[in-house]
Amino acid sequence: HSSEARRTDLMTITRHVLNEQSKYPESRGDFTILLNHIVLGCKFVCNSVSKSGLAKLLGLAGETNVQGEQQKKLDVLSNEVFVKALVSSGRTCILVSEEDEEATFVEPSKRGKYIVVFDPLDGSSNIDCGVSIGTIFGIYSVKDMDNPTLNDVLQPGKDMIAAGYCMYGSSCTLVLSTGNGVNGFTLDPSLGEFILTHVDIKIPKRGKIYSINEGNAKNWDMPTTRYVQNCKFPEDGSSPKSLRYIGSMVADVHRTMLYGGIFMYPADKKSQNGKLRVLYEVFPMSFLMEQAGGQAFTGKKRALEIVPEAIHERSPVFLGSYDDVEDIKAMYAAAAE
Ligand code: P6P
Repeated sequence: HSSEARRTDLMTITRHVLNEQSKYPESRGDFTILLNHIVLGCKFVCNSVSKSGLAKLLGLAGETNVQGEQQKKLDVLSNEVFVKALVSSGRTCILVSEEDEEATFVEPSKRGKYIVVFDPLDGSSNIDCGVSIGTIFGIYSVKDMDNPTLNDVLQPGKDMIAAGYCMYGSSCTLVLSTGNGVNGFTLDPSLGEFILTHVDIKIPKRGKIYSINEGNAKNWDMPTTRYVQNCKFPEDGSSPKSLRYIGSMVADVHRTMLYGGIFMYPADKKSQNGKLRVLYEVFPMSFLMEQAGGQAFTGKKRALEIVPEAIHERSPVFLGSYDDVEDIKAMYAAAAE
């Protein structure tokens, strides 16, 4: 491809997914339509987040407007936009959102064959200080579209057909896998299109960064304590790893995906199952990591093997470069002996 050809051969996310879809001749484009509605939600949130600094001035989300009306918080607003976009796509039958206590069962007239689990604005506590935040989503197929039940949602992450996140940072980047590797798309605001910018992302086999909230060190179990100690004082005399922890999962995972290393949110004495949610944080990020050549572990098993029993269930998670996760798996195996 000459640079000229590249410039004019705009590979938008829609074209990319259509190319993928052409591998399934019997496909009627339902997934492409679903994805376009997820992309619409991401564009809305990107636009709102970029203005959030002006919220006070403009009386936008989370502030009181000039009429003195309390505006909805950005995470509540984002959730409403995603729910409405997904229902109106006519391609979904069950929605699970971090913001909604109960699952949403789409009315029969608008029902489709997909289930979407999502966190519309993960890390939203970081908005006011300008730290990158994001949307995380996973997609399952329903067993019987005429009779969707909660059991269709409580499936292991390995049965997801697609997963992705959209990071709202210095640029708006959507990272997606439909089961054939991972690709990254960057929003070109002048076009309003997500353009393919990161082709077939593969995470480095090993990294030099570990990412964990060291403030919880007092409560860690022995294997995590030993692993982190070894990051700082390597027993084999190699150089210590760097610590990078943003405290926004999408930002920490995106850095891990591109630079390598390991991201950890372990269980601790305070929370036996860690903090992160299985369906719409652990599963999508674990799916992406495996598709990029990395892996994800819960301290006991492969993260994608979890069978959730409740839609807001939590799990510890260690994910990232294949070899780095192998090292902590060895620590947990040694402790289990
Ligand atoms: P802690 C943000 O609130 C979040 O849900 C994730 O985005 C992030 O990885 C984690 O919590 C940070 O948690 O306990 O380290 O502040």
